[in-house]
Amino acid sequence: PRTTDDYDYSNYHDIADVQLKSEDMLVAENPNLVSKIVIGQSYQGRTLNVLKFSTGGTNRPGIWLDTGIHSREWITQASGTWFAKKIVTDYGRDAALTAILDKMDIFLEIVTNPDGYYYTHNSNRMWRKTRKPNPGSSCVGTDPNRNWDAGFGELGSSGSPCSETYRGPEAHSESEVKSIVDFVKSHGNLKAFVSIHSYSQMLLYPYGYTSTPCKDQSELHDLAMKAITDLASMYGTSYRYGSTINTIYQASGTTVDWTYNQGIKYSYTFELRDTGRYGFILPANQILPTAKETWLALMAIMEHTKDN
Ligand code: ING
Ligand code: ZN
Repeated sequence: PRTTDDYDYSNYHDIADVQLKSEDMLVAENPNLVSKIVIGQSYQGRTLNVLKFSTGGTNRPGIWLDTGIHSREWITQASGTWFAKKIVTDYGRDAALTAILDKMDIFLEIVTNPDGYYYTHNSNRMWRKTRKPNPGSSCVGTDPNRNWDAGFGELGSSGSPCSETYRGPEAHSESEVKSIVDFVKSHGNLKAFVSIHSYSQMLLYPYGYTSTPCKDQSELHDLAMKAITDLASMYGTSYRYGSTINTIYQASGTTVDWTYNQGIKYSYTFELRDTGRYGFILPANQILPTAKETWLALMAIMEHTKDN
């Protein structure tokens, strides 16, 4: 493609396409709305790119979205690519999105685990973790959704480097995680943090490491219901929602438990389509429907964040 209008949003793409042909072209086409921030480098030296959508101001309240922290969850990077185009298309045309961007900035990291993403395209389609070797083990990688400093090392993660939920040698040991930690702290004004996974069709809020309800549980629960109701209004896709520990399973060291404990109230994890028929290998003809329905849920969360 020569412009982002020509990009094929209905198929899966490798990291070069996502970073060079969708992200960089979107920035070049929309210099007054989109910029690219490099927040760090992956273990193998790939850049960790974040798209910033901003209409001005100084350190406005921010909304963070990430996709692909687990590399095999391809529907998430594909949806993230579509979200980026949707934002530039709707700004100035859709009243709700325009109101959000007139008050807040949106940050979007599409390829959050680039080494893993490369590996899923070139070696093992089912790779989930990072690609940093583990000293003393032949098994590679850490689960970047068990590596955060929130209940780190408790029940709901593994200490074995060969496990798919290996937590790593210490909290924030993975540069892909630490780069986000540093960004969140230095920004200091994020109000919503949405980390997007697949599959299971769920919308989850803290906590995963403890069954103690978080202090905003009732507000987060009501907003989740609104978000999944809006999502279902498009194609009837049904989602479950609730705290991570009560809805999916106990999980420690997860992204949104850490962001919530940092004071980012609207911290959510999505598990996109499907419920297991295709699992991580979701057919490409479901990319656009998944992205479009998910966008309605994201808009519900972003609008509520703006108004609260
Ligand atoms: N599932 C998530 C996982 O990391 C999850 C489930 C989400 C756990 C949020 C904790 C918090 O195990 C997938 N598919 O990655
Ligand atoms: Zn995941």
